[in-house]
Amino acid sequence: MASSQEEVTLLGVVGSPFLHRVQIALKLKGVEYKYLEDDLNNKSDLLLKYNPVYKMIPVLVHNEKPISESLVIVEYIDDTWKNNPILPSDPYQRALARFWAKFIDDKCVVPAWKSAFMTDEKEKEKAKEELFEALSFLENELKGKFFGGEEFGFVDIAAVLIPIIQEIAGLQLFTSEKFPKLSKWSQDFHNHPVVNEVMPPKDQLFAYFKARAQSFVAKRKN
Ligand SMILES: N[C@@H](CCC(=O)N[C@@H](CS)C(=O)NCC(=O)O)C(=O)O
Repeated sequence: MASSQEEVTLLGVVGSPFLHRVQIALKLKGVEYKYLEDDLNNKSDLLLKYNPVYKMIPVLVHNEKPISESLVIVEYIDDTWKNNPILPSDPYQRALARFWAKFIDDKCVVPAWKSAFMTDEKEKEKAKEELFEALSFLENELKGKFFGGEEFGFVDIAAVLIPIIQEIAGLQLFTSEKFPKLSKWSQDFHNHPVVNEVMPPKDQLFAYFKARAQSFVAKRKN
């Protein structure tokens, strides 16, 4: 738990999978924090001050020290609060967990986003193919209930985006024929008590993605 001398503030926008990664990690650790909702169409001075490089949420501010990039933040949380470890202790397993989390960011995020929101059918199909290829690798990686085995951990947290996109865009990514293990994982993920508590209701997720998609389309037109 965060001691009374610790000040933890989180800047985010509800519905962002990157924010929810951090919220899941904080909840797993039982860290109390102050949440500040930002507005991506009119970013707060605080966000611009604390993340001048990317100007993106989420940002965690711990005792006035800002940290950005969701996976970096999750690692920081794991290093700072030692209870309920998120990364494995074995160096090789830690490296693998980082590898797959990075793979999700590098190979799944953009194709998932495009599969869900591209209006051009050709581009959409291409993105879906890329996403399916990436998901096949993840399907092979699932050896137990969660990515790290029986314990919920770093790669599960990184992968939060996948069930969200499936749900919001109705992509039917995880038909049990195509990806039986990911399909089961997706259910176990949603049923995890911490995930269940942290994730916003579907209509809020939907509103967030709709707004992001509109702003994405508007930017493309400019
Ligand atoms: N790689 C970043 C991605 C974060 C990200 O994409 N944040 C979006 C919201 S979901 C954002 O703040 N976008 C601001 C903008 O596009 O101007 C992370 O993992 O934290």
